Amino acid sequence: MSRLPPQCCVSRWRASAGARESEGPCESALVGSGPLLYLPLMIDEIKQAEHAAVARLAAVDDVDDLASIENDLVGKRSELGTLKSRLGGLDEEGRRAAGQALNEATRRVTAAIEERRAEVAARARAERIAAERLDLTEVLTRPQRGHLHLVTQTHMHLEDVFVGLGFTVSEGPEVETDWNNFTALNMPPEHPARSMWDTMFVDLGEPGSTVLRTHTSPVQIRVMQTQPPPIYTIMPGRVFRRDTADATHMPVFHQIEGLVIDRGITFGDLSGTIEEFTRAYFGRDFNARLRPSYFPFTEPSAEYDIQRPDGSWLELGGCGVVHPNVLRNCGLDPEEWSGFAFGFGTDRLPLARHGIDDLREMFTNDIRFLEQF
Ligand code: FA5
Repeated sequence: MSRLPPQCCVSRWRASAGARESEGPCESALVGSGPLLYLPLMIDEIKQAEHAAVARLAAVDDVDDLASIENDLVGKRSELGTLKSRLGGLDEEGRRAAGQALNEATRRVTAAIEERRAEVAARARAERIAAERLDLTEVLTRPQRGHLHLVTQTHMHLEDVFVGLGFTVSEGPEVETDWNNFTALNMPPEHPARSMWDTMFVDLGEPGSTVLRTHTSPVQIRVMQTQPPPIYTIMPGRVFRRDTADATHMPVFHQIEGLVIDRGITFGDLSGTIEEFTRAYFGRDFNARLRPSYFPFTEPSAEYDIQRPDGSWLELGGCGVVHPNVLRNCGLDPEEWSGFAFGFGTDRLPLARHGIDDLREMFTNDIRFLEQF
């Protein structure tokens, strides 16, 4: 290996690379012949470039940023790239050594780039997954089960009360014959009392022969025609009238009818039954009254009122002793049988019991209202 004066090498190095100061050449490190670079400085420079590249990588934590600096780290114009272009300044052996060092440094930086890319991508993915996380094990509150409507609850409550008093429960159709709804109840055609009910007629059969029942009283007729006395029954159901909705009226509403047919039944039995019912349904703190009234199918007749917390009276239903004509219309002998009947509005009953101001609240289906009961 030929030897060059140390100053020669160092000064060339400084001149060509503008590199940092060296502590003077070491003779054994001098390579090549002619105006050559100083290999150890070159190797040092490669290491520095590699460290700088790796340090820069460590500061990157975004895949896009990484892509944009990749060229700066290993591209042609990177520090390592520039060093490569200066390999020609070394002799052959030095070129091989430095070239190898440069390749290894470039390979390590490239590997570090890939590693960093994987890390950054994994972190970004983990962050995205965390942000989009859907916890399938999360315990959701179960949808609340609904419950029976207040009117249905009222019917069930009343059925309990009356079954407890020895009554059975009967039902009839909502579409009725004129005969059951009116005539058999002592209201022949043209009877003025028919106008007490704003009737909806159904376009079926003879004109005016079929109605949406205006009350549950026609079920009395059906029961008396099919069951021999004694009869103790209640008949809950839906009824229809051409009434305009207001705080105490609906065009579709509910009633519960009661019928007792036996021997020797008097108004006293009716009054006692109603008193018993009032106590069972409303409790002892409610005042009820029977007020004289008129119904074509009972004689005498009365209205049943309940006193509301504000002191006002609310009419809940009609009642009375079954009219002999009604018994006759059903094939029963009024000399042998007598009875009483009542018909309560079962939408108004809970109105009074729970202090509800407006009947319409029960049918607008606002869940916040309904779920209170
Ligand atoms: C009748 O319907 C008779 N059938 C009751 C009866 C039965 C009397 C047996 C004698 C013997 P009235 O039309 O008054 O009666 O209605 C009875 C009750 O139904 C009323 O007191 C009231 O509580 C309720 N009611 C009447 N109309 C409406 C309406 N539009 N909306 C809500 N409730 C009503």
